Amino acid sequence: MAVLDHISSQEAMALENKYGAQNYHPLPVVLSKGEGVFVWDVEGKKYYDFLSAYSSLNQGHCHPKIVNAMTEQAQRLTLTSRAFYNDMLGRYEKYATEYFNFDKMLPMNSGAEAVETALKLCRKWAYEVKGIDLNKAEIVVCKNNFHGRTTTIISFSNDPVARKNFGPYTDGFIKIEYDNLKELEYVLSSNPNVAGFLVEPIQGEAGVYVPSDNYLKEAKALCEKYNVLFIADEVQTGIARTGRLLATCGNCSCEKKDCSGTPDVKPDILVLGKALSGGLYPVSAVMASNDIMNVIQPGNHGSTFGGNPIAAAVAIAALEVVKEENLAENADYLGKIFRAEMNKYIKDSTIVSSVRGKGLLNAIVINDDEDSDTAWNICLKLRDNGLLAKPTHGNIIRFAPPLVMTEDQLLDCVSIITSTLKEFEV
Ligand code: IF1
Repeated sequence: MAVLDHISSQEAMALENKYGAQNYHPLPVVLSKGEGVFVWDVEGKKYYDFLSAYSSLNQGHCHPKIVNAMTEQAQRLTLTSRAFYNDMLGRYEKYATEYFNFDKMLPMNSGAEAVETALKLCRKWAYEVKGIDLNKAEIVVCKNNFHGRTTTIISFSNDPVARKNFGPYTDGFIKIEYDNLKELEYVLSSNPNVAGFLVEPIQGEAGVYVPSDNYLKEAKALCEKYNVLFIADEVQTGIARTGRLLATCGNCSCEKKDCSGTPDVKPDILVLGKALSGGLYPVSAVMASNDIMNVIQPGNHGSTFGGNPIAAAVAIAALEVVKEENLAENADYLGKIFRAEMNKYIKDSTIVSSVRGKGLLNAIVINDDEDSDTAWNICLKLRDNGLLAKPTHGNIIRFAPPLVMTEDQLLDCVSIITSTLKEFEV
């Protein structure tokens, strides 16, 4: 069968079901084309993409500038490994570190690999700089976190579906409640072996849980007080998604065109992925200051594909698009409209109990049990009505469209969402 032979939705789903590991439960829709905020299924039906591959497509599907960077680079040089230098990586490292205001970066591919990199970096720093006794370092994480799928990362997850029967688990993690500064201070003050605090600025998988206004800033201050590295996992919240270039960037948002200035919460270690490539290619990175990054020496860490020339070319273009098209400002502006419109609807709704989020990372909570299938059924109806979204944790629907959306398109989406919800009101 030639790759481009026409295939029906039914045929495509049957192939995945028969030949693919069943590690996902996708919404039944088979996509074959994307452009900007839209995707099309194999039968030609058009949809608004309201998931953006979990916030990877902030720049929109198949952004021409990024596609161009990728195809040009693909015809010149694709992969060298890090056994040799290449003429793209250094340029990318300079561009990205200046963009986010860090001394150095370490390039990887997936988000989980970048989180692993941050954990290794933090532990090595703990032994070589902080002076913690060998193999005693602990990293504090939050309950209901999502940081990826590796054996170490799932070791500190509390989601039974993600972790059950994958043991033995990796030691060295302490779990505390999210958005709880008292518990953080208690653990930092009582345990001298704590090396780092790993946190999502907004908990995505937990259901788009936005912490209190001062949480990140005060958590960072506590980390400074106890000489503990503040590690921000911005894989999902980064790259303009929450209305700022980074969710940990407190003051650099919307009045200023260029929001890469000094953030009011600057992580010691920043973890990026997903939209770092605009959704074209797996590109992730860890950023830190020289004192931290310099603990990593030749042979300590790496990846065959990490920092490859295509990734470098794609990421530079993807980051340029974020600035050129003012995506942070647009996400901030449209997010406020989205939540205001949803709140108007919720006032008289029995089916939706709340909307929450920041920028264009939002969720609505469906007024039903976590194990009900109402949110799933709403997503099926949304699909029929031309908009794709996915439930998380049963009764929560995440809404994360590409950030290249216009106000008219957003209002059109609001009307699709509210008219669909109306079909479920009792
Ligand atoms: C899956 C969720 C989103 C992430 C944060 C690291 C990673 C992720 C904050 C790892 C990945 C994903 C992966 C995808 C589902 C998804 C997800 F629903 F599970 F929570 F986005 F909301 N840190 N998030 O959100 O990055 O290795 O995947 O590149 O099914 O695993 P990755």
